Amino acid sequence: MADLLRLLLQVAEKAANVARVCRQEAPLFQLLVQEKTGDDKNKKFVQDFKTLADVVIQEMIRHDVGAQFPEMLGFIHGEESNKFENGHGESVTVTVCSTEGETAALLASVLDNNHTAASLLARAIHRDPVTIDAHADAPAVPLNPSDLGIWIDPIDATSQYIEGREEVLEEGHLCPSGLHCALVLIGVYLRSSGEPVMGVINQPFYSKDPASGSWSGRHFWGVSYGGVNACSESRPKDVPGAGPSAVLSSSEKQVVKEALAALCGPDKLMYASGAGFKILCVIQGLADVYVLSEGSTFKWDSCAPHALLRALGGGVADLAQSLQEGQAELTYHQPCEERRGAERWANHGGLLAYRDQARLHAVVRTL
Ligand code: 2IP
Ligand code: CA
Ligand code: CA
Repeated sequence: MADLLRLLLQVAEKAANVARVCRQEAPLFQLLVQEKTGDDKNKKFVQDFKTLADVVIQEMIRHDVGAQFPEMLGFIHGEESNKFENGHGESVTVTVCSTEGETAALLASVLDNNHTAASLLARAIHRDPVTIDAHADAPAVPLNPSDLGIWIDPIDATSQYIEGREEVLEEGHLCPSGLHCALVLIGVYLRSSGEPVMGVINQPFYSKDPASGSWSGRHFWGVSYGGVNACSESRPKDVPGAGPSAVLSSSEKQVVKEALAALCGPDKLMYASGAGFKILCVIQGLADVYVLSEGSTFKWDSCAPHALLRALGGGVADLAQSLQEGQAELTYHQPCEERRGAERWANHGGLLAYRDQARLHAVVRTL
């Protein structure tokens, strides 16, 4: 499965390029933003945004993965629907065409015939990134593409992506919000059991070159299957005797904030934006756990970073189930049939991301 990992790293870098191009061109970026309506509405935000960038990135990933692994085509899912409504109320199905020119023509019909914007996007979609590190030491795992499915979040933490606040990051320090929280998430799961087996995370806005003003990103990957675990990150060293630290959404319930403040101490309770970014903080050892008591995340938010945590010996548990019946990991293959739209794929029981079982048990006892 080294081929699949290499391809996902490549296509995630392409996605990051598209995300960067969209922000770089201010008039283009404004054109891209439109409001979400109907069933796909994320209940979390009063105003949520769906951007053409999201749709385009997701379709590009689907296109590229499907071209190399046709067995996977019907099993590549994502947050976005590829139906996009243009300024005239016409519905356009966004797809990646075989040539850059055709894709540009299709995008122009969504972009109110703004050919400059459409060409810029099409160029980013059809260009192969040069700077991708395709040398991931992927372990040999006996996975067959026809046994796998994929969850894509083309851009997680869209609100941070749109707001676009630039922060200078410090190594080993959790910076709670800003453009760096926006992540491209691609997770691979087993169709039979729903367990996450491979994940790629790309952080498109990691550092900005002060001279040129251009951004560069970084990426992370993990594989965990059949006792084989490999990850781009090494397991952070635990400080002996140190109490647990936790990261939460700022919109977390007051009772949960108070319970965790009592467990961790106020200094070790942190807040950050982005579901994917918070799990990445646990992967990197900037927090020991991420606790979410509400069903406001979806399969596409957790699948990729979950695979990395598993590769490091941790995981992402369903919080409600773990509190009621004992530890249960999130799975990715079955929808919640009673719900509609995006809610079918919500992590309804909330979640608890951890590197260490002991930390998970401490949180479960506290809550
Ligand atoms: C969102 C995004 C939000 C998060 C929410 C996700 O995904 O990651 O930041 O809320 O749960 O669904 P919070 O930051 O409070 O944890 P998207 O940006 O893709 O809609
Ligand atoms: Ca998301
Ligand atoms: Ca998203």
